Amino acid sequence: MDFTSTKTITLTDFIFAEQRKHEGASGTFSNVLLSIALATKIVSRGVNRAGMTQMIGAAGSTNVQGEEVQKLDVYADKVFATTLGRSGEFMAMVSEEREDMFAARMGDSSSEYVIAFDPLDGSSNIDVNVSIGTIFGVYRRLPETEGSSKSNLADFQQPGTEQVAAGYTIYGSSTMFVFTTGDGVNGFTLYPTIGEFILTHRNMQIPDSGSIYSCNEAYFSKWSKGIQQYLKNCKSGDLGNGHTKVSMRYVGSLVADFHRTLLKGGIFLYPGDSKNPNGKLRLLYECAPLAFVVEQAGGRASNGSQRIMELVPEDIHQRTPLYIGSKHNVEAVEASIAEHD
Ligand code: AHM
Ligand code: MG
Repeated sequence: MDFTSTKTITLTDFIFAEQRKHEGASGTFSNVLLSIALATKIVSRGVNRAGMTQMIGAAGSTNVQGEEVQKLDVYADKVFATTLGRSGEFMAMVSEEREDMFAARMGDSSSEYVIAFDPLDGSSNIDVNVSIGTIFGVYRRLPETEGSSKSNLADFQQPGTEQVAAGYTIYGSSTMFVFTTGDGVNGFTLYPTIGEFILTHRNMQIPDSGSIYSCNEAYFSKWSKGIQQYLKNCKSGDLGNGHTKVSMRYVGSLVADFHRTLLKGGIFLYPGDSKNPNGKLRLLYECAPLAFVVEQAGGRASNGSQRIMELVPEDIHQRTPLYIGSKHNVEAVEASIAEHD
């Protein structure tokens, strides 16, 4: 990377250039994005050093979902809560790691935003050196709660369409921060030597169709006829989009599977089954943010019959089935569900 080139755009350059496009912008929204980027840089540092700092392994407790909490989960949650709290831009936060919504330390009645995040997704992959990620979605507080000095659950009970920013960071072979504010999707790669994210993936677009499907096929027998039939079609070379060469890829880290799907096209599926009709993934801080990103990149995200972006969370930890990726692939699985289920 040529840091002396006038063409090099840092995340900070990018955010302030966007701010200048909005006359009278106060800078609070820029601060929202910069504080998320800072938190994610700190987590990236922690992830990269985990093997050397005894941060690998279980923390010895379970979270609200009953899943074993890893030491890095606890660290990432703390980094996000304190870093975003210090920014003063958030009234309240929701984290996968905490049962209840919590007030941001420095949030006051003038804080305009709330944020939901999964500080470290895919934690079962930490110990085996496989990519993990962070996911976040930002909402503006509702007009009726703005000005109140109390956090309000209603601020989180908005459909994904109301997100003002959403994205993820992938801690992979490099660390990438990918986000949207409703005006396309841009990806930034972390250059650790200067501690900055640099714009490397401008205006990301997902192919309209792709040849890769991604799911945990060990659950095949538990899935509905519609899903089973769709997967049989995939294996026989028919993903509903004219592709003949079909591949299956599954990392088991949503961010990594999603990132590949965004870049190469295809579909990621996490269906419900008879025991868990809503699947595993959480609407507010996993599915809705990625749905915003994929739609902004020209793709589609569905629960099988409805747009993920239109679902309203009743509960902050609510789960939903997820079919996300290239438009034609997601339409094909929706058609199979409509026909067989
Ligand atoms: P987590 O939030 O506890 O890390 O769980 C979410 C992860 C996702 O990253 C991934 O897509 C999914 O769980 C994998 O689940 P499974 O092991 O059932 O395939
Ligand atoms: Mg998660």
